[in-house]
Amino acid sequence: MRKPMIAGNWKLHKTLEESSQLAAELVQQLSTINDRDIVIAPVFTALASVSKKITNSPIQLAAQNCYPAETGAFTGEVSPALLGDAGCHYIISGHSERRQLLNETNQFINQKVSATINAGLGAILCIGETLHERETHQMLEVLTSQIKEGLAGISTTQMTRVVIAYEPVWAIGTGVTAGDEQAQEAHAFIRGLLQGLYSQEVAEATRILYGGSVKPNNVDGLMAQTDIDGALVGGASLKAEDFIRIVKFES
Ligand code: G2H
Repeated sequence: MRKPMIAGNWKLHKTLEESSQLAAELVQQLSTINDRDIVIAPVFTALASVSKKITNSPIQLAAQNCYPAETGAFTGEVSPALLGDAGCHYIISGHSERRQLLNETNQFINQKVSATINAGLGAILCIGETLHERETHQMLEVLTSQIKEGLAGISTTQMTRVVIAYEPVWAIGTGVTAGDEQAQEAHAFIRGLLQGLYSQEVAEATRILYGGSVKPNNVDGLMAQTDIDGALVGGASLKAEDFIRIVKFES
């Protein structure tokens, strides 16, 4: 059985004080939950302080990005090991905002996934097609290359540290969510890819999260789908009440 994961991606939101306050509220309301993983990804500057707030709680910390080098002349970048040092358990790589705004390629994202795993952390690899790719019937091809190239060189053993997040770009921050069945179809396809690349065992053990306008009113339907193992939540993770309801999904 795959343990569900609900991850909040705070993106570029919240000051230090606001981040600590939200983390404290989540700790208070979610302290008894142990049947699902709860992850939050604040901005870099808030990682260390949020880490202190969530100590001894079931909430785990994630970074929104990393640079795939251990150390060196890489001005402005942060390594997976330093993110681990700041309290992170996971690092998100391949978010569509970075693919689009910063031209990140599957190859670069693959280096980040690999560096994250080598630093002993969990990698959340985001993939997803744009509206144009979906409408021009390139969706399966795009997802296939994002998975194949994003996971190049990652071994079966290392796959225990990988979580996939399927985020159709047209559903991100738009208020448009993929329908439950539409999302399920994409997740089943991705699981099939993992089976082909690795094995049935790996495919069955790997968590595939859905992301893209997940809200309190649509999470239950999504989580009821066979191949949806959790959610990567953006906008709705910024408000304690909404994120708590999403974490407490019923399916
Ligand atoms: C997708 C998601 C979180 P939102 O980017 O990664 O954001 O829930 O705001 O669509």
